[in-house]
Amino acid sequence: MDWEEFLEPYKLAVEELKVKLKGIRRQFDLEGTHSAIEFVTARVKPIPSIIDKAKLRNIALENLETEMQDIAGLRIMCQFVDDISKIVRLLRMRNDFKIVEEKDYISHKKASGYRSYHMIIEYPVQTIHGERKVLAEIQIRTLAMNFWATIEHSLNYKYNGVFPEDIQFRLQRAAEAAFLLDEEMYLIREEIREAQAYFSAKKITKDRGE
Ligand code: 0O2
Ligand code: 0O2
Repeated sequence: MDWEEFLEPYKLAVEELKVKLKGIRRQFDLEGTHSAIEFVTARVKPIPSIIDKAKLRNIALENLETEMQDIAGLRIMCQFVDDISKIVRLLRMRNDFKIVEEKDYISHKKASGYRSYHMIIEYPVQTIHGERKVLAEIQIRTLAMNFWATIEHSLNYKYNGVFPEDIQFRLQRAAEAAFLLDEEMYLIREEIREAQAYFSAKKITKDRGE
């Protein structure tokens, strides 16, 4: 299998989508309204991870294109839980890709404690051989959800997915703590947004030398 050639459309998709999602953030900034996006990260799944996941899920390499949905992956981090639904609505309105599936792991958390909103999209890229549609996964989560998922992901590597009981217990508790943190921050979101708007307006005035 020629991985370079296979992954090229995914690289294009990730680069283009990252620019587009960062554009959303910039537009919020320009309007001076609270940005529903804190930051965006993106990656093409590394080849060893693709091979491992294909083995685990019994996906034949020739079916990767249709059966592995997250070779192209984008992640949108938000400050508050209600920013997530705002972003979901914005993404549903777009006409540069087709949403093929939505997975709400926020209302229905995973057994691990994982919370996030996933959107699987079909994104058209223009190649020298014509248009190619690739699947991409957009994960939308709060900073607290991201903190938990990042830590859990590294522990997963360490323990190869099988956690000792005490670690499993701590992770479940940490997931609940992250959930509570999101709830508390949500309750004082207007206060926080006001303070942030005040400081960003002050910064703009200072930058202009006024
Ligand atoms: P800005 O203006 O700080 O948002 P590239 O390496 O060229 O593919 P990039 O975007 O530099 O692209 O790398 P990556 O790793 O995809 O992007 C991560 C972006 O998210 C970077 O911002 C990081 O500073 C930002 N980031 C990562 N972790 C955090 C975090 O915990 N909090 C916050 N607020 N930001 C984070 P940019 O794009 O360099 O520019
Ligand atoms: P990576 O790049 O290492 O993050 P399914 O067949 O639907 O059960 P599938 O197709 O893998 O499973 O999709 P799912 O579970 O909706 O989303 C997969 C991605 O979501 C994972 O990618 C993770 O990024 C994230 N994710 C899902 N569950 C968890 C979890 O319990 N903990 C953490 N930290 N992340 C999770 P990969 O494949 O792990 O790749």
